[in-house]
Amino acid sequence: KKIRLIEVKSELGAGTRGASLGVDALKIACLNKGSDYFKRFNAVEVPNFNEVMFEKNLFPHAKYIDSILQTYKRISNTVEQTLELGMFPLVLAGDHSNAGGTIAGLKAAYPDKTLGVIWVDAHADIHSPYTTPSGNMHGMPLAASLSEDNLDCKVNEPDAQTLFFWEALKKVGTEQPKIRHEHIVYIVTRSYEKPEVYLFDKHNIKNFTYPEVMAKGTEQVAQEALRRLQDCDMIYVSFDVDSLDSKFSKGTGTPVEVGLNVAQAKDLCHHLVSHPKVVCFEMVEINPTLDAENTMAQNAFEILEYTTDAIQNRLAQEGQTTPTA
Ligand code: DIR
Ligand code: MN
Ligand code: MN
Ligand code: MN
Repeated sequence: KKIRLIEVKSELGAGTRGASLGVDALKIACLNKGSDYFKRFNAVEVPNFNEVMFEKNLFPHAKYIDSILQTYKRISNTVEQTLELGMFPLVLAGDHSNAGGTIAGLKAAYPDKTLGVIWVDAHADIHSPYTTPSGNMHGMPLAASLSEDNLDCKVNEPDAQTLFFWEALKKVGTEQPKIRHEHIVYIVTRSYEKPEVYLFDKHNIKNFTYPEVMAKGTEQVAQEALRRLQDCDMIYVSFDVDSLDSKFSKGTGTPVEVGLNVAQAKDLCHHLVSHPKVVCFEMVEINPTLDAENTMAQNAFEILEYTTDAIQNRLAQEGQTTPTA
């Protein structure tokens, strides 16, 4: 079983322009490090709709949602096909909005399997158009996957067009909600708004805080996060680089203090993806236009290369013990 890199130069879901350049920044970091990483994989690129960033946004509570819906569909199809080919999808994306498309693809391939999500991110990304403070769709992928409007915390009045696209977004891949609240585990989430906290409390959603990571260590946190998802048939790990402390994530749209260092991120991801139920890993939100010190992509590439090795080792071992399809 092999890894397939899926590149998504997405841009439209973030509030700051430039995340679509993140995938190329990883490639430059790879080259500068003298690594053959990008030579080892046949990457596929999902076409993007970034030209519309020059157009006026028509949806204040879900910016560019019409184009993001198209991106969701394309990612979902690519992830689904990748799994059907018997490969492991490793997604390198720009902004985090389209992680909902990745989740849709996992469920499109395996509609009857229960999906758990480990969200390593400074942010909770569980807003809907009714609750978003910014209208930025990178704050909404989990709500789209849950089919969660969170009307109890409504602060916006999205118009009918926005809601038409929002409903369509929820139905990419499978008509039904793709995940359940109790099957989300957050790691080092530390920047969220009231409507998001409401959902944490209502559904008892676990967040392993940074102090908890410091107290327990990254390996134990990884094991506990995985154990919480033991009822799930498959697990998706989504890594937003702003999970790193802002010292180590200068080139990202919304850096936040008190987060992971690079060694912690590597060890955490390594232990997560070594679990046999992990079927997909995604890395997002590298924005080299903000990276004055040119360290973001280097740090991210270090984490990516290390995590990919862990996935490959696992797949190689599984190949020895179980017959390949
Ligand atoms: C904030 C920031 N919760 C929002 N979100 C994200 O605008 O929805 N920043 N995801 O990266
Ligand atoms: Mn995010
Ligand atoms: Mn984030
Ligand atoms: Mn370790």
